[in-house]
Amino acid sequence: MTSRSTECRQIAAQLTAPGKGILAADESIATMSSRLEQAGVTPSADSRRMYRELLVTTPGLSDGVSGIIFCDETLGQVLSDGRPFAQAVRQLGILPGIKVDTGAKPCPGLPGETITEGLDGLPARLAHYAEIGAAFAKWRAVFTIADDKPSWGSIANNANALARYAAACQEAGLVPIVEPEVMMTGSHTIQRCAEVTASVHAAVRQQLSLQHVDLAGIVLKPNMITEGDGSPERSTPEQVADATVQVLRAWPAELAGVAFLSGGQPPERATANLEALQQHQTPWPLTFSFGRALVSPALAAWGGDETRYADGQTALGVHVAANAAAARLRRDLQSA
Ligand code: 5MM
Repeated sequence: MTSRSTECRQIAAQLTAPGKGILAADESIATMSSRLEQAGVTPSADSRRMYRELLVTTPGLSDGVSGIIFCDETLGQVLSDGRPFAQAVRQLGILPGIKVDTGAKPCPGLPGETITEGLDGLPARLAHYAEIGAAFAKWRAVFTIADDKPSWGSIANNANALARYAAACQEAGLVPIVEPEVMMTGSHTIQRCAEVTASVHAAVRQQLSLQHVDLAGIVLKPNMITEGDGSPERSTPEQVADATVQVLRAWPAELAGVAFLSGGQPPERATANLEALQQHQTPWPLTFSFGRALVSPALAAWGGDETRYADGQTALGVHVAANAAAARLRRDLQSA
Protein backbone atom coordinates (compact mmCIF):
# COMPACT_ATOMS: atom_id res chain seq x y z
CA MET A 1 0.00 0.00 0.00
CA THR A 2 1.33 3.49 -0.87
CA SER A 3 1.65 6.22 1.75
CA ARG A 4 -1.15 8.11 -0.06
CA SER A 5 -3.49 5.10 0.37
CA THR A 6 -2.64 4.89 4.05
CA GLU A 7 -3.26 8.62 4.41
CA CYS A 8 -6.61 8.38 2.60
CA ARG A 9 -7.68 5.53 4.86
CA GLN A 10 -6.81 7.56 7.96
CA ILE A 11 -8.67 10.64 6.72
CA ALA A 12 -11.74 8.59 5.75
CA ALA A 13 -11.79 7.01 9.22
CA GLN A 14 -11.46 10.45 10.80
CA LEU A 15 -14.37 11.81 8.73
CA THR A 16 -16.64 8.99 9.90
CA ALA A 17 -15.36 8.82 13.50
CA PRO A 18 -17.98 7.81 16.10
CA GLY A 19 -20.43 10.58 16.94
CA LYS A 20 -19.24 12.94 14.22
CA GLY A 21 -20.46 13.87 10.77
CA ILE A 22 -19.84 16.23 7.89
CA LEU A 23 -21.29 19.69 7.29
CA ALA A 24 -22.02 20.29 3.58
CA ALA A 25 -21.50 24.03 3.08
CA ASP A 26 -20.49 23.75 -0.57
CA GLU A 27 -23.47 25.34 -2.31
CA SER A 28 -22.44 26.73 -5.68
CA ILE A 29 -22.48 30.51 -6.07
CA ALA A 30 -25.87 30.33 -7.85
CA THR A 31 -27.50 28.10 -5.21
CA MET A 32 -26.07 30.02 -2.27
CA SER A 33 -27.08 33.35 -3.78
CA SER A 34 -30.65 32.23 -4.23
CA ARG A 35 -30.81 30.80 -0.68
CA LEU A 36 -29.44 34.05 0.75
CA GLU A 37 -31.94 36.05 -1.26
CA GLN A 38 -34.81 33.90 0.05
CA ALA A 39 -33.57 34.63 3.58
CA GLY A 40 -33.56 38.36 2.91
CA VAL A 41 -29.80 38.76 2.41
CA THR A 42 -28.38 40.52 -0.63
CA PRO A 43 -26.15 37.95 -2.33
CA SER A 44 -22.53 38.90 -2.94
CA ALA A 45 -19.12 37.32 -2.50
CA ASP A 46 -18.92 39.05 0.88
CA SER A 47 -22.36 37.98 2.15
CA ARG A 48 -21.57 34.38 1.14
CA ARG A 49 -18.25 34.71 2.99
CA MET A 50 -19.95 36.18 6.09
CA TYR A 51 -22.51 33.41 6.14
CA ARG A 52 -19.82 30.69 5.89
CA GLU A 53 -17.89 32.49 8.65
CA LEU A 54 -21.01 32.32 10.84
CA LEU A 55 -21.14 28.56 10.26
CA VAL A 56 -17.48 27.75 10.94
CA THR A 57 -17.22 29.95 14.04
CA THR A 58 -20.23 28.34 15.71
CA PRO A 59 -19.17 27.51 19.27
CA GLY A 60 -18.61 23.79 19.85
CA LEU A 61 -18.86 22.91 16.15
CA SER A 62 -15.99 20.42 16.29
CA ASP A 63 -17.82 18.38 18.98
CA GLY A 64 -20.08 16.99 16.27
CA VAL A 65 -18.43 17.88 12.96
CA SER A 66 -15.41 16.04 11.55
CA GLY A 67 -15.28 17.78 8.18
CA ILE A 68 -16.77 20.71 6.28
CA ILE A 69 -17.26 20.72 2.53
CA PHE A 70 -16.62 24.09 0.90
CA CYS A 71 -16.90 25.32 -2.67
CA ASP A 72 -14.02 26.88 -4.58
CA GLU A 73 -15.09 30.43 -3.76
CA THR A 74 -15.00 29.87 0.02
CA LEU A 75 -11.69 28.04 -0.03
CA GLY A 76 -10.17 31.15 -1.64
CA GLN A 77 -11.68 33.47 1.01
CA VAL A 78 -10.56 34.51 4.50
CA LEU A 79 -12.34 35.01 7.80
CA SER A 80 -12.66 38.53 9.27
CA ASP A 81 -9.43 37.87 11.20
CA GLY A 82 -7.56 37.17 7.95
CA ARG A 83 -7.22 33.39 8.28
CA PRO A 84 -8.10 31.33 5.19
CA PHE A 85 -11.11 29.06 5.77
CA ALA A 86 -9.09 25.86 5.40
CA GLN A 87 -6.59 26.97 8.02
CA ALA A 88 -9.29 28.21 10.41
CA VAL A 89 -11.21 24.93 10.43
CA ARG A 90 -8.05 22.83 10.72
CA GLN A 91 -7.20 24.83 13.83
CA LEU A 92 -10.56 23.67 15.25
CA GLY A 93 -9.69 20.04 14.52
CA ILE A 94 -12.10 19.92 11.56
CA LEU A 95 -10.98 18.67 8.13
CA PRO A 96 -11.62 21.01 5.18
CA GLY A 97 -13.06 19.51 2.00
CA ILE A 98 -13.74 20.85 -1.46
CA LYS A 99 -16.53 20.23 -3.98
CA VAL A 100 -14.67 19.57 -7.23
CA ASP A 101 -17.46 18.77 -9.66
CA THR A 102 -18.54 21.67 -11.84
CA GLY A 103 -22.21 20.78 -11.68
CA ALA A 104 -24.84 18.51 -13.19
CA LYS A 105 -25.31 19.58 -16.83
CA PRO A 106 -27.90 18.42 -19.41
CA CYS A 107 -26.68 15.16 -20.92
CA PRO A 108 -26.65 15.09 -24.75
CA GLY A 109 -28.82 12.24 -26.02
CA LEU A 110 -30.63 11.78 -22.71
CA PRO A 111 -33.36 14.43 -22.52
CA GLY A 112 -34.22 15.46 -18.98
CA GLU A 113 -31.13 13.79 -17.50
CA THR A 114 -27.79 15.17 -16.40
CA ILE A 115 -24.12 14.29 -16.39
CA THR A 116 -21.97 15.77 -13.66
CA GLU A 117 -18.97 17.49 -15.18
CA GLY A 118 -15.54 18.48 -13.91
CA LEU A 119 -13.11 15.78 -15.04
CA ASP A 120 -11.18 18.05 -17.41
CA GLY A 121 -8.07 19.34 -15.66
CA LEU A 122 -9.10 17.61 -12.43
CA PRO A 123 -5.65 16.30 -11.36
CA ALA A 124 -4.16 19.82 -11.48
CA ARG A 125 -7.10 21.25 -9.52
CA LEU A 126 -6.82 18.49 -6.91
CA ALA A 127 -3.09 19.16 -6.50
CA HIS A 128 -3.87 22.85 -5.93
CA TYR A 129 -6.59 22.10 -3.36
CA ALA A 130 -4.30 19.69 -1.50
CA GLU A 131 -1.64 22.38 -1.43
CA ILE A 132 -4.00 24.95 0.12
CA GLY A 133 -5.04 22.50 2.83
CA ALA A 134 -7.98 20.40 1.61
CA ALA A 135 -8.10 16.87 3.04
CA PHE A 136 -10.99 15.52 1.04
CA ALA A 137 -13.18 16.23 -1.98
CA LYS A 138 -16.76 15.76 -3.08
CA TRP A 139 -18.53 14.98 -6.37
CA ARG A 140 -22.29 14.68 -6.69
CA ALA A 141 -24.10 12.72 -9.40
CA VAL A 142 -27.83 13.35 -9.70
CA PHE A 143 -30.54 10.87 -10.69
CA THR A 144 -34.22 11.73 -10.99
CA ILE A 145 -36.92 9.10 -10.75
CA ALA A 146 -39.68 9.06 -13.39
CA ASP A 147 -41.45 6.22 -15.26
CA ASP A 148 -38.56 5.95 -17.74
CA LYS A 149 -35.80 7.44 -15.58
CA PRO A 150 -33.05 7.19 -14.66
CA SER A 151 -31.97 5.62 -17.95
CA TRP A 152 -29.17 3.05 -18.06
CA GLY A 153 -27.17 5.60 -20.04
CA SER A 154 -27.42 8.16 -17.26
CA ILE A 155 -26.50 5.58 -14.62
CA ALA A 156 -23.50 4.33 -16.64
CA ASN A 157 -22.21 7.83 -17.51
CA ASN A 158 -22.44 9.18 -13.98
CA ALA A 159 -21.04 6.05 -12.33
CA ASN A 160 -18.03 6.21 -14.64
CA ALA A 161 -17.43 9.90 -13.89
CA LEU A 162 -17.75 9.32 -10.13
CA ALA A 163 -15.19 6.51 -10.26
CA ARG A 164 -12.73 8.48 -12.40
CA TYR A 165 -13.03 11.38 -9.95
CA ALA A 166 -12.50 9.03 -6.99
CA ALA A 167 -9.38 7.49 -8.54
CA ALA A 168 -7.93 10.94 -9.28
CA CYS A 169 -8.59 12.05 -5.69
CA GLN A 170 -6.83 9.06 -4.19
CA GLU A 171 -3.84 9.63 -6.48
CA ALA A 172 -3.70 13.20 -5.16
CA GLY A 173 -3.98 12.04 -1.52
CA LEU A 174 -7.50 13.47 -1.08
CA VAL A 175 -10.35 11.30 0.19
CA PRO A 176 -13.19 11.25 -2.32
CA ILE A 177 -16.72 11.60 -1.02
CA VAL A 178 -18.71 9.66 -3.59
CA GLU A 179 -22.23 11.08 -3.79
CA PRO A 180 -24.74 9.34 -6.06
CA GLU A 181 -27.96 11.19 -5.19
CA VAL A 182 -31.27 9.69 -6.19
CA MET A 183 -33.53 12.69 -5.76
CA MET A 184 -36.61 12.70 -3.55
CA THR A 185 -38.47 14.76 -6.15
CA GLY A 186 -41.51 12.89 -7.47
CA SER A 187 -44.43 10.77 -6.33
CA HIS A 188 -42.64 7.40 -6.43
CA THR A 189 -42.92 4.77 -3.72
CA ILE A 190 -40.21 3.85 -1.24
CA GLN A 191 -39.81 0.51 -3.09
CA ARG A 192 -39.09 2.31 -6.35
CA CYS A 193 -36.49 4.49 -4.62
CA ALA A 194 -34.87 1.31 -3.26
CA GLU A 195 -34.77 -0.35 -6.70
CA VAL A 196 -33.31 2.71 -8.43
CA THR A 197 -30.77 3.37 -5.69
CA ALA A 198 -29.67 -0.28 -5.72
CA SER A 199 -29.13 -0.13 -9.50
CA VAL A 200 -27.17 3.12 -9.23
CA HIS A 201 -25.00 1.74 -6.42
CA ALA A 202 -24.31 -1.47 -8.35
CA ALA A 203 -23.02 0.58 -11.30
CA VAL A 204 -20.95 2.81 -9.01
CA ARG A 205 -19.39 -0.21 -7.27
CA GLN A 206 -18.52 -1.78 -10.61
CA GLN A 207 -16.90 1.42 -11.89
CA LEU A 208 -15.00 2.00 -8.65
CA SER A 209 -13.60 -1.50 -8.97
CA LEU A 210 -12.65 -0.97 -12.64
CA GLN A 211 -10.80 2.23 -11.66
CA HIS A 212 -9.01 0.42 -8.78
CA VAL A 213 -10.44 2.73 -6.15
CA ASP A 214 -9.64 1.68 -2.57
CA LEU A 215 -13.02 1.48 -0.81
CA ALA A 216 -11.33 1.85 2.58
CA GLY A 217 -10.26 5.32 1.43
CA ILE A 218 -13.63 6.71 0.31
CA VAL A 219 -16.76 7.92 2.05
CA LEU A 220 -20.06 7.03 0.37
CA LYS A 221 -22.66 9.80 0.51
CA PRO A 222 -25.99 8.27 -0.50
CA ASN A 223 -29.61 9.31 -0.19
CA MET A 224 -31.70 7.57 2.42
CA ILE A 225 -34.36 5.32 0.91
CA THR A 226 -37.66 7.20 1.12
CA GLU A 227 -40.79 7.70 -0.94
CA GLY A 228 -40.90 10.75 -3.23
CA ASP A 229 -41.78 14.11 -1.74
CA GLY A 230 -45.01 14.13 -3.80
CA SER A 231 -46.15 10.74 -2.54
CA PRO A 232 -49.10 10.52 -0.14
CA GLU A 233 -47.15 7.88 1.89
CA ARG A 234 -44.93 8.90 4.81
CA SER A 235 -42.64 6.05 5.84
CA THR A 236 -41.65 5.76 9.46
CA PRO A 237 -38.00 6.15 10.46
CA GLU A 238 -37.87 2.38 11.02
CA GLN A 239 -39.16 1.71 7.50
CA VAL A 240 -36.66 4.16 6.02
CA ALA A 241 -33.81 2.62 8.03
CA ASP A 242 -34.77 -0.96 7.08
CA ALA A 243 -35.01 -0.12 3.37
CA THR A 244 -31.79 1.92 3.42
CA VAL A 245 -29.71 -0.72 5.15
CA GLN A 246 -31.06 -3.40 2.83
CA VAL A 247 -29.75 -1.46 -0.19
CA LEU A 248 -26.44 -0.63 1.49
CA ARG A 249 -25.73 -4.26 2.43
CA ALA A 250 -24.36 -4.81 -1.09
CA TRP A 251 -21.32 -2.66 -0.17
CA PRO A 252 -18.26 -4.61 1.04
CA ALA A 253 -17.15 -4.37 4.64
CA GLU A 254 -13.97 -2.51 3.70
CA LEU A 255 -15.89 0.64 2.74
CA ALA A 256 -14.68 3.30 5.19
CA GLY A 257 -18.08 4.74 6.00
CA VAL A 258 -21.45 6.05 4.89
CA ALA A 259 -22.42 9.71 5.42
CA PHE A 260 -25.96 10.42 4.26
CA LEU A 261 -27.20 13.52 2.45
CA SER A 262 -30.47 14.98 3.72
CA GLY A 263 -31.99 15.50 0.27
CA GLY A 264 -34.57 18.12 1.23
CA GLN A 265 -36.09 16.16 4.12
CA PRO A 266 -37.25 18.37 6.98
CA PRO A 267 -34.36 18.53 9.48
CA GLU A 268 -36.22 16.64 12.21
CA ARG A 269 -37.12 13.81 9.83
CA ALA A 270 -33.52 13.46 8.62
CA THR A 271 -32.35 13.23 12.25
CA ALA A 272 -35.05 10.70 13.22
CA ASN A 273 -34.10 8.54 10.24
CA LEU A 274 -30.41 8.75 11.16
CA GLU A 275 -31.30 7.64 14.70
CA ALA A 276 -33.30 4.67 13.41
CA LEU A 277 -30.43 3.67 11.13
CA GLN A 278 -28.16 3.21 14.16
CA GLN A 279 -30.32 0.31 15.36
CA HIS A 280 -28.86 -1.78 12.51
CA GLN A 281 -25.57 -3.62 12.80
CA THR A 282 -23.49 -2.72 9.75
CA PRO A 283 -19.80 -3.21 8.98
CA TRP A 284 -19.34 0.51 8.25
CA PRO A 285 -20.21 3.57 10.36
CA LEU A 286 -23.38 5.45 9.40
CA THR A 287 -23.34 9.20 9.87
CA PHE A 288 -24.47 12.46 8.29
CA SER A 289 -23.13 14.74 5.59
CA PHE A 290 -26.11 17.08 5.65
CA GLY A 291 -26.45 20.41 3.92
CA ARG A 292 -29.95 21.82 4.20
CA ALA A 293 -30.95 19.77 7.27
CA LEU A 294 -28.16 21.53 9.19
CA VAL A 295 -27.91 24.98 7.67
CA SER A 296 -31.49 25.95 6.71
CA PRO A 297 -32.53 26.67 10.33
CA ALA A 298 -29.33 28.67 10.86
CA LEU A 299 -29.84 30.75 7.74
CA ALA A 300 -33.46 31.47 8.66
CA ALA A 301 -32.55 32.42 12.24
CA TRP A 302 -29.78 34.81 11.09
CA GLY A 303 -31.44 36.36 8.02
CA GLY A 304 -28.44 38.64 7.48
CA ASP A 305 -29.22 40.61 10.66
CA GLU A 306 -26.07 41.10 12.71
CA THR A 307 -28.13 41.30 15.91
CA ARG A 308 -29.28 37.72 15.17
CA TYR A 309 -25.82 36.33 14.40
CA ALA A 310 -25.77 34.32 17.63
CA ASP A 311 -29.28 32.97 16.88
CA GLY A 312 -27.99 31.57 13.59
CA GLN A 313 -25.09 29.89 15.37
CA THR A 314 -27.37 28.52 18.08
CA ALA A 315 -29.66 27.01 15.45
CA LEU A 316 -26.72 25.33 13.72
CA GLY A 317 -25.32 24.12 17.06
CA VAL A 318 -28.64 22.56 18.03
CA HIS A 319 -28.95 20.63 14.77
CA VAL A 320 -25.33 19.49 14.75
CA ALA A 321 -25.69 18.28 18.34
CA ALA A 322 -28.90 16.35 17.54
CA ASN A 323 -27.33 14.59 14.55
CA ALA A 324 -24.06 13.89 16.35
CA ALA A 325 -26.08 12.38 19.19
CA ALA A 326 -27.91 10.21 16.64
CA ALA A 327 -24.60 9.07 15.14
CA ARG A 328 -23.24 8.37 18.63
CA LEU A 329 -26.25 6.14 19.47
CA ARG A 330 -24.68 3.26 17.62
CA ARG A 331 -21.59 3.18 19.83
CA ASP A 332 -23.79 3.50 22.91
CA LEU A 333 -25.90 0.56 21.70
CA GLN A 334 -22.83 -1.54 20.99
CA SER A 335 -21.29 -0.88 24.40
CA ALA A 336 -24.59 -1.34 26.30
C1 5MM B 1 -24.75 22.06 -0.15
O1 5MM B 1 -25.25 21.71 -1.43
C2 5MM B 1 -24.34 20.96 -2.23
C3 5MM B 1 -24.02 21.64 -3.52
O2 5MM B 1 -25.15 21.84 -4.28
P1 5MM B 1 -25.09 22.76 -5.64
O3 5MM B 1 -23.74 22.58 -6.26
O4 5MM B 1 -26.22 22.22 -6.44
O5 5MM B 1 -25.30 24.17 -5.22
C4 5MM B 1 -24.91 19.54 -2.42
O6 5MM B 1 -24.09 18.74 -3.23
C5 5MM B 1 -24.99 18.93 -1.07
O7 5MM B 1 -23.70 18.72 -0.56
C6 5MM B 1 -25.71 17.60 -1.10
O8 5MM B 1 -26.80 17.61 -2.00
C7 5MM B 1 -26.24 17.28 0.27
O9 5MM B 1 -27.00 18.36 0.71
P2 5MM B 1 -28.42 18.09 1.36
O10 5MM B 1 -29.00 19.47 1.54
O11 5MM B 1 -29.18 17.24 0.41
O12 5MM B 1 -28.11 17.38 2.67
